[in-house]
Amino acid sequence: MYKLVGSVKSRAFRVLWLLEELGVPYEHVNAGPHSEEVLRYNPNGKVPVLVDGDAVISDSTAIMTYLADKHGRLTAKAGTLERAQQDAMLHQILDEIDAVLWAAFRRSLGLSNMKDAEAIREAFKKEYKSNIDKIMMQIKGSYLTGEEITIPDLLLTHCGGWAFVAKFPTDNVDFKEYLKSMRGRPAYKRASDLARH
Ligand SMILES: N[C@@H](CCC(=O)N[C@@H](CS)C(=O)NCC(=O)O)C(=O)O
Repeated sequence: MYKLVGSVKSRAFRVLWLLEELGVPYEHVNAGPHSEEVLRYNPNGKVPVLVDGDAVISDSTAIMTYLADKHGRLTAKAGTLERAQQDAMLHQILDEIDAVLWAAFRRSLGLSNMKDAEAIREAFKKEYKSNIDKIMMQIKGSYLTGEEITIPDLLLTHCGGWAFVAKFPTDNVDFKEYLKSMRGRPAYKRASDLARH
């Protein structure tokens, strides 16, 4: 059985949701970054971590890719053009959304102590907003890559929630509709319920 280590209010939520979509058995350890439990598996203290037998995999995107490939769901097959396009979208979200949120909220960067903190945060917000607009212009159907849900959808939806909580709103109507439909998925709701308890 898989063991997922990482607090639900972290990037571990992406993996939790994917495990629910896949319907495979797993154990979840709701441990925060740098906790004793996390450091046992990941010396740099970051979450999430997936334990599969004797193997430990870190990084939410690496874990999602591994699980989707292994179970042959929520992904195009490796080595196909569809997969290359899916991966391109995955990396675009990492570069243009996840990285912007990461930079805006990374405490160790000390942004809040900077003289121009407010202006810098506004610049990140503007960047986030414009990058969401670009992604929404590329959407190929009900989901990012067409009519089938793939892991970039889980990544983008999780980032959208993170941005909302962090008051990085977007007025993009298509994105709002997209998030509403993604959050309506039974697997998303099950993962959110776990996050609430
Ligand atoms: N790219 C990594 C980033 C992991 C990451 O930074 N996780 C945060 C929690 S969401 C963390 O553990 N932060 C503690 C730290 O940066 O030391 C992933 O997607 O898993």
